[in-house]
Amino acid sequence: MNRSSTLESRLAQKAAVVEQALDVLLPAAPAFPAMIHEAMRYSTLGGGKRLRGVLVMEAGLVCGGSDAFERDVSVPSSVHLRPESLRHVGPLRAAAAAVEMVHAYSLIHDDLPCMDDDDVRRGKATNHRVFGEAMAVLAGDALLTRAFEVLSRLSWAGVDDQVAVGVIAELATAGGTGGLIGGQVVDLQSEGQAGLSEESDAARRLEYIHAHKTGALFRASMRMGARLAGADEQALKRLDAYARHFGLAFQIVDDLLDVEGDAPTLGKEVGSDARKGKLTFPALYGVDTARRMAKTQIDEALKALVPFGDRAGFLAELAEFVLHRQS
Ligand code: GRG
Repeated sequence: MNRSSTLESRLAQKAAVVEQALDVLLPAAPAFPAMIHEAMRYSTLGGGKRLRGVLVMEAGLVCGGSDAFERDVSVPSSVHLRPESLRHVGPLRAAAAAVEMVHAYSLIHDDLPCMDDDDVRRGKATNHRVFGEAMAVLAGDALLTRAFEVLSRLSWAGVDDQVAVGVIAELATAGGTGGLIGGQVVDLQSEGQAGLSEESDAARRLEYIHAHKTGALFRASMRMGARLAGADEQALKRLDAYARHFGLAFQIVDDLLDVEGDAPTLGKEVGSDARKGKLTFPALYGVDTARRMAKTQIDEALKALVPFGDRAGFLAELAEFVLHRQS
């Protein structure tokens, strides 16, 4: 087994733990009104790399957290969260699940006809193609709400209220107009503008879009895990820097995959950025320069990990993985 396949199998194991937590913390599918619960579970379970959830847990581990990656989450899910669900899942896995719920909501809404109008996501039909537009909007809304419901119950998993409020603030900040939504707005406004604006203006916009649309949730993930493990300000700052560079590299590679990737491996269409006239790194700088830029970002991410030594080994490997990922 080569180095990247072992990394991929370890990532898959960690992703499976996040998946189990999601399964417990999402409302049960048959519970009334069933269709919304099915729509929420359809787009959240059974797909995705779970990078954000894994980052929450790894940040917690690096900062001395201890409850990550235990198995045997066997409490049944329910419409209303129960104390035993949070207790069994534990703080890091609950926060990991909450971040993945917000991520899933953003993907469902991003795929809607009024936004990117995509038919395929994670290798299957998009939420609105299966459940209809109204239900897809509601499923996204419900996932966002559930994420904060989970975090508001962190005290059931033994988390101090003040720490829980800090964790909630991280996710709320990343999800708002100073984060995901701000990035999405500027992205939508930039469609069809790739060749029209001044290069310096385009470069500024591109940086803004990706720092907000992609980077904000990666940063929040690391900061939430670190806060739950009681990290000090210096550790928070270093992990934040890792996430910032990791997020930018992730997005540059995402743009490159839309040019050079393989649709079945990616689980979504390719070439859609160019068709929509989107502002992307390869469109602005060319493929070779974009690839070099991604490598520079990963080098910076690795530098931020140096003070953590061997404890950050998995995060370092994950950064390298992002550079070479095919999906
Ligand atoms: C709130 C509607 C709304 C949008 C916010 C985050 C976002 C903006 C839109 C989501 C769509 C998108 C293309 C975001 C850029 C980040 C990105 C490349 C997401 C895909 O992340 P992966 O590859 O997905 O980690 P998986 O499926 O592996 O979880």
